[in-house]
Amino acid sequence: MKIKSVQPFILHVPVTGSQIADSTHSITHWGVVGAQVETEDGLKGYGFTGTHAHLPGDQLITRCIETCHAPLLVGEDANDVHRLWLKLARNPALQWIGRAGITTLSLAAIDIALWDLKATAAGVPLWKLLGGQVRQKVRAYNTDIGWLSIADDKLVEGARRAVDEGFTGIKIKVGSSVDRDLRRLEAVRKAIGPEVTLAVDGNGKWSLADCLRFCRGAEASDVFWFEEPLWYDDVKGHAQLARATRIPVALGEQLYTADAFSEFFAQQAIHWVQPDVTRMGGITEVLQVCEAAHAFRLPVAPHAGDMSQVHVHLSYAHPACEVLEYIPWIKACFTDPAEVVDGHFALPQEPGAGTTPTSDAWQKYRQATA
Ligand code: 0YR
Ligand code: MG
Repeated sequence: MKIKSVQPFILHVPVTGSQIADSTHSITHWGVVGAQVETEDGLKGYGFTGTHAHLPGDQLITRCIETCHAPLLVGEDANDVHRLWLKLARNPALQWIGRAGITTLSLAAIDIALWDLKATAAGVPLWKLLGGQVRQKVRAYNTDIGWLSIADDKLVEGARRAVDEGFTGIKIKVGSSVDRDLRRLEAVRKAIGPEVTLAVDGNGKWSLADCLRFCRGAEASDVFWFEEPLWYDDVKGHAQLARATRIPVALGEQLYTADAFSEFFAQQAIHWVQPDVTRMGGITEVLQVCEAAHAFRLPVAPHAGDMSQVHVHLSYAHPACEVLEYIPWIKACFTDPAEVVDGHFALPQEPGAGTTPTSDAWQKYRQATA
């Protein structure tokens, strides 16, 4: 499995309803910024990171893939995923200018492509390669009905619709004003009844004081978790909040390294662990986080299950993973998409990681990489 080439690519895919917003971002497209790794015998693996489709930024990632990572891979044996991960992640030249950020996002794309290649070559879906199926079903929760840009009445309507479609969990965005968000939370809880799990996601916007006020008002609504209440790296703040409220704290989609997670574990600042293979150094590094979380008896809820469908494979294979987010923007772009049936992600059947783009997506959404 000698690597012949590593080619970057960029797709910009529209989000549901042309525009969505959380507390910090308003976007029209999701960026699928990736790498195609091809071996000398013609096998191809695909991996990608996720962005907010800012083309100049995306092109920094493709440039990093092409000019920094790719030359270290050509001629190597694609089977040696862990060794190649170390070669790229601990590359002294690159480490000097970025132990996290664009270098990591680029590494994620390549690592996922290597795992995809390995599973494809073995003729098995990735979950099998990662150790086999440890659970019958992976529960999905729907975030796509809960954006801050959705008006109050439509929010309640969407929440009801998701429950009618079979979802047993939903998540709504918060982080606008505490009073407005509490009103929306109460209205949604009333509409969906007590059985459906209801999480909230602040996307790192609020201060500790805002979070404490919100939590006092929200406890009566039986909140499943409060995600990214505070700024992403604020270990001390999350630890304070975790001690002060009964609502579990969830975070991790913005963390780049296993070391960053370790700090939250050590300080008891996190209850739900949310790594993302497309932001950290790929599957290789997220597996480290899953193992560590498991050792701390903390459940893992990997970030989005279809914007990063590799998480479906991971969740079927790793005992720490419990639930998975559903945001369906890009799933139609892949030959083996993540599908939700009766509120659960279907067990992937095709060999690989489910990351091969369709020719249709290639034609419709492709952008220049330089
Ligand atoms: C939009 N999921 C998230 C989207 C989403 C973000 O900014 O990227 O809301 O990834 O927080 O849990
Ligand atoms: Mg989130």
